Amino acid sequence: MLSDDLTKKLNAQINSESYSVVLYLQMSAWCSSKGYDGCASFFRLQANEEKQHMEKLFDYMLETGALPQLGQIEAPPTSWDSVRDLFQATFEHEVKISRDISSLVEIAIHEKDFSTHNFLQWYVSEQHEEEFKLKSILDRIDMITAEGHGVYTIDREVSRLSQQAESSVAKERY
Ligand code: OFO
Repeated sequence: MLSDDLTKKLNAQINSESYSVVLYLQMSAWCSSKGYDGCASFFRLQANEEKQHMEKLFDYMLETGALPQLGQIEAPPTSWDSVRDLFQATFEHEVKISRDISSLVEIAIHEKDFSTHNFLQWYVSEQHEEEFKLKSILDRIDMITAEGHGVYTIDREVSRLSQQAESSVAKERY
């Protein structure tokens, strides 16, 4: 059974994951409006993944007998100065989510709630992968722009990474 504190914090995490869904969908829309189709697919896929993160928490709470409570979600920004700026904002958002997950883990340890601690390990690995993926994209953007190839090459590169991610998600499903 979840403590009141963990119930409150897991609910807050459900809301953070829901915010990630709308943030990434909005980012996808911005990319589409600029004609950056590869980046648009990347963010659409990210939004779908975030929905799964949200549902995983939702289901876990139900399994423990707690009531998931869906709160109000803040509206995300609607435009960014550049593709680099967009990915920097994404990276920073994921770093914040990693910190949130770490503080949930800390509470679970403090309360000796080993079931929740075990459940949260999936998010710990996921956040590690997210940060690594976004840092690699930022590094590639910096490399490409430094060499003057521009945003078209960035878009192609992100599209390729997005397709790789999609096929590994599909493999996990089957
Ligand atoms: Fe990408 O954040 Fe969910 O967990």
